[in-house]
Amino acid sequence: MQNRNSMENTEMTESTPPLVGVVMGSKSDWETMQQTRNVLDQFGIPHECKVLSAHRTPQETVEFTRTAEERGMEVIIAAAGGAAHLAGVVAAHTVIPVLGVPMKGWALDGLDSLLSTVQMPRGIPVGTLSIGKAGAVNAALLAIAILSNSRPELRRQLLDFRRKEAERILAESLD
Ligand code: RP5
Repeated sequence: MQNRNSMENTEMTESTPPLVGVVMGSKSDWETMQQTRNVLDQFGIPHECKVLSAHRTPQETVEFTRTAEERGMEVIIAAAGGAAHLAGVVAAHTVIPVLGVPMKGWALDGLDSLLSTVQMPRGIPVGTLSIGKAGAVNAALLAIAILSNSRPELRRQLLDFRRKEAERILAESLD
């Protein structure tokens, strides 16, 4: 699952390799993680989405992560549910920022995923977002904020997004 084409941003051309890698432990996570893809698309960020499991495809997960930086990725978003160790394993094999999205559901309705993702011992950080779809959206927005540190046009897009969100809230009527 790749998107390298929906780019409005002149700083990123069609030949740009994926800047953001989005991995998830199972295809069952995709319904949630489409929210991440949608936001990245909205901002024209080249990205690559892939199912990779820390326990079912450990070698491939390490291979993907070890080569991410040389393939141009600047942020990896990792989503998993249950004993959600994917983001931690990915973070162990790269120094580029890793954002974890805990999936909702399973035995503890996402609390298991949240704690598994967020409670990294010191030294190997995973920036953990909220459970489920809100976390999936925010992971994309945080990745965009990281990328926008060195991309003024993207920063402008992000500020524009925030301004529109504010306008939408201020236009709400309770009648
Ligand atoms: C995790 O186990 C996945 O991230 C998924 O959230 C969960 C269940 O996976 P499936 O049994 O639906 O494949 O590894």
